[in-house]
Amino acid sequence: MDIEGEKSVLPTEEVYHPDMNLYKRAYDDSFKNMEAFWSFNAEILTWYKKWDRVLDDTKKPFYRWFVGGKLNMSYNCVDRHIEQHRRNKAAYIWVGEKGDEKIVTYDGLFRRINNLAKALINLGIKKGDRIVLYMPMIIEAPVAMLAAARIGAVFSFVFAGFGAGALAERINDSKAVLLITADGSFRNGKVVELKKIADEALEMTSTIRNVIVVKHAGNNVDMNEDRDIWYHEVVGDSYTYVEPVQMDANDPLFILYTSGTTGKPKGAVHSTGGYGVWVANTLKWAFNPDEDDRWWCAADIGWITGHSYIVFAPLILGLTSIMYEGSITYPEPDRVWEIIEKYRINILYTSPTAIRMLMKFGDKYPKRHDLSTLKVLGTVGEPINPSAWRWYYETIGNSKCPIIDTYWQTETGGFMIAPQRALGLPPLKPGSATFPLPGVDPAILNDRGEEVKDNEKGYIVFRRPWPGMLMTVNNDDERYVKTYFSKFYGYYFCGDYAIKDSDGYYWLLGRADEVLNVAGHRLGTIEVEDALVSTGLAVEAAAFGKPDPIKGEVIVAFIVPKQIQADRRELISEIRKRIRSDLGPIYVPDEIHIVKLLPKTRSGKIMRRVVKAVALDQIPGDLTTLEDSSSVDEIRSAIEAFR
Ligand code: 6R9
Repeated sequence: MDIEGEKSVLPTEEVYHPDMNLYKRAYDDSFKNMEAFWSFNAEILTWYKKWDRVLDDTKKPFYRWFVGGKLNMSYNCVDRHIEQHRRNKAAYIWVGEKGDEKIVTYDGLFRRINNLAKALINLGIKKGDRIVLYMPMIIEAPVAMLAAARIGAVFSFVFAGFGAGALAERINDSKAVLLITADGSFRNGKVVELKKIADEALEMTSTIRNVIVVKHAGNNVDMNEDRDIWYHEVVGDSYTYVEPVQMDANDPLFILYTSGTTGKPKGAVHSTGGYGVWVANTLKWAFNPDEDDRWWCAADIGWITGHSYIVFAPLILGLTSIMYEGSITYPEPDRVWEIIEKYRINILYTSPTAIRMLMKFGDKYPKRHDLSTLKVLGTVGEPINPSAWRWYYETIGNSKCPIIDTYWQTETGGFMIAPQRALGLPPLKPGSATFPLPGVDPAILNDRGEEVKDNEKGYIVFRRPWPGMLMTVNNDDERYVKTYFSKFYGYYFCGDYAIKDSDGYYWLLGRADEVLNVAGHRLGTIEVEDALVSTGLAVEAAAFGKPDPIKGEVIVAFIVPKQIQADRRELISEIRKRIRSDLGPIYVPDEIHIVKLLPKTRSGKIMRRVVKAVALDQIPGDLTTLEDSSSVDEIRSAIEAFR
């Protein structure tokens, strides 16, 4: 199969291992000798006590991996490296937006984690307590994640681009007792005042006892004497050792909220053992990094990509990671290339949106820099269009670096479908994530749950459990079962469309539900609509994703205003402002249109499908259930006025 008429890229010998026997053997083994396969691969971690059973599937779909095993993730990420030969190795090369840098060795990370762990204990944090991290891309972020893991507290990271409403919702759902944040972060040369946003959020919550604040951007903050403490004061600079708590393999490590098809984000709960085994092995299989490689996962630490592939997997493997705070186009569009040259990066892992954005600035920016240290390139977050793939491959990778297109989700913990460099790379086809990882059993189904033929589009599901899968939805087992295992009974439903071609390659084709993918960020349509209505300025709203050449999708919204107002522009800008502060800038619609009414069914449901089709000049399909057909004309004239 080829999309956009692209031919598959035929591999050159030194990069590819056309012999896929290793992959085929590992893949078959992962099912035929499941117990032995995972027992062997779980040794990637150091365990206090080995598991009694690899998989307990007696309470499907609540699968439990490595049952009876005991381990600590902070020990696995740091202690064991300093006990061996990596004590003085850089764990992180941190680069700030202004170009300032900080190198933190494994030993330095170890000390920081221990000191914070001690401070957490002093604040009364115990095993099982929940703590929320609302932090920028600073070293204290992985330190906080691992300090929590060290004492058995469950952290929930909230991306620092979220607004106060989104933060409050996550604090409330997780019932967190402690918040760690920073005064501010740098973005495009400006300071984002995180502590101020956190203060606003805390007015909508009641569970937080203390707030630890990292002094980073130096902006002024209000410190509430009874509640807020400076990070540097609470941590001090003397060194203390904190014994890692022996956690059960199925004790939760973290909760990460993600958008679904309903209004409320779901808290995906990840395990300690299964998740750890999964992220470390998947990074090894897909990218096969060498001990001395410099790995740059250019995601934000607040998303799953950052959790799994900036923090846990690279640290478990003892790699050196680059961590960059700031915009990839600031101060100049060659920022990424400059960093690659300066730090001699070997592997870059980023999103198609970032690639398209950088491609738009032209070849002159990458051409200014020596990118010859690169040997592998990766992408994640959305389908990559073949033209962006080609540019990445040819211009950035100089036609010698394989593109590792990794398909996965917050809920899957780590990669599910991706070329696997360690097991023998297949010839790559631009736009295809190629083949499933060991232990991943995909199928493509039609609406009736039957497998479709090769080259036919359907819903992608996973028929068997894998170690990195979420354990449940926080506080909502029922929602876990309903969201993931009910559409096709017993199978994990991803929510994406896909095709398998006649060579067995998988092509991921985007969401099959009302989840938006804006610049690789996963957002719920209903979250956007709820936010529009809760501004108090709209009585009803319909939102959808419109295809965009750079961001993949942008948000378009239609609203019915509360009051007919003379100045529409003013109304729209006020709505934008309120959404920015409630949910965060990524939720602000690109277009907001005002209409008198929205297309609805007779039972009063907004027909989003119709809004979208009409607005995009497509055929709206079946309109028999439409209550008032003038609503369609409303959409059409709003769009015409906009053009
Ligand atoms: C890791 C991450 C998950 C959704 C997923 C799909 C899309 C991710 C992709 C991809 C095509 C890829 N997605 N990687 N689509 N090719 N390589 O992004 O997690 O934020 O939970 O988003 O992203 O639609 O369902 P998350």
